[in-house]
Amino acid sequence: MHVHRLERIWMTFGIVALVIFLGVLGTAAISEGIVPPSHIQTIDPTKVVTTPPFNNPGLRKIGENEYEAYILAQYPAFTPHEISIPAGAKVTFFTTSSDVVHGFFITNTDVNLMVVPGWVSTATHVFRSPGQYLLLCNEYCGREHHYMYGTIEVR
Ligand SMILES: [Cu+2]
Repeated sequence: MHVHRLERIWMTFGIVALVIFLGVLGTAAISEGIVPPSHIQTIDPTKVVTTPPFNNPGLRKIGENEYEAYILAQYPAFTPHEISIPAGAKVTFFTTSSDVVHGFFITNTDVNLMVVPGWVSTATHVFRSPGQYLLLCNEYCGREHHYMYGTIEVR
């Protein structure tokens, strides 16, 4: 197969540029110690189901209309699947995965986390308006990814 000389030069330039960009990205990620956003702690992903507080996931009331929600992302479901809170509640979500990377997105809020095994991701949101909020996994995690959702009932 004949490849024109100019085309060969451009292909070589493209491949070299790609290798340089990936090299810079990889070096920066390793040297800067880049970690998932919003993490506050690490956890052994092989022992998540026996490590407190994820051995007993759920909602905890910590103050006047203030809650902490420990939610385990485990293919293909969130545990607990449903939480119910009063309107105006301030909820801090703590989530981690025991298997693969998941997403943690609550519709109509600014809560959008990447759930990476080995890390606990957190976000806080005040649910001012009553209604049903959908919790979705927005990182493709496997064949049954589309079943991975939960609901947050604000009454
Ligand atoms: Cu998923």
